[in-house]
Amino acid sequence: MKSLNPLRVWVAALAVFCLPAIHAATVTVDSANVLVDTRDPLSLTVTPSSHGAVSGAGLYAPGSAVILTPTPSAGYVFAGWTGAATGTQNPLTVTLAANQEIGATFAPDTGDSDGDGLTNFEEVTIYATNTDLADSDGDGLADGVAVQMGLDPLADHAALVQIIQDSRETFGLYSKQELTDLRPGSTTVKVLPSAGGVQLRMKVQQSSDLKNWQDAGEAVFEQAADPAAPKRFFRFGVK
Ligand SMILES: [Ca+2]
Ligand SMILES: [Ca+2]
Repeated sequence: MKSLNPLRVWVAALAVFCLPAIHAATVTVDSANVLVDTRDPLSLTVTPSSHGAVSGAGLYAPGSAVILTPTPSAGYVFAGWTGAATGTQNPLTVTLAANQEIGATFAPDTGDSDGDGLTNFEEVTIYATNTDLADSDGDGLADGVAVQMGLDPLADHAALVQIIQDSRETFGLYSKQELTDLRPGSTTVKVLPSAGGVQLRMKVQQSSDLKNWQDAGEAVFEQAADPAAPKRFFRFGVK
């Protein structure tokens, strides 16, 4: 008969003493002096769910702390726990006192990571475009704009974009900067929220050769506008 190692028996006895009474009778020392937990394992079952998966299911010793981690499919986000768990904690730590069955739900990702006007869900499940690139195919037309125009966002519309850019007057297309910036590197028109109007600041320069310019003063023009008007356009001329 194999002799017991006194030190290991002492450690085993101490461990048994420290465990709750309900567990004490189920922890034994085997013939190799190894501490053995003879309690029946508990099952943590994860209910199959669509649009995602959850890791952590399996058999565990009673009292185990198990970490469940949900992983949504592309275009979806984790929405919450079901079954024996509630809430949206992620990851979720479950301490097993009995068999448990937990499920997870996943919902369409309504975020717009690249700001192109299409949700991540739409990009992945409908248009197959890049959720992190506003212009997935690099043709100059953002995915969301292409969809708004009834076009395939992955078809090459570079020629169409070029025609529009070359004919901006025809389409009335000017950038905000072009409308407010009348000289390189500075904004000359600004909105006056308190006055409900706009301020036009003009810096006058003079030259004798069209190459070298000197400051010739500054003129400021302020015009009140109807605060209730959603839009207000101004233009000025030189007499
Ligand atoms: Ca997007
Ligand atoms: Ca594009």
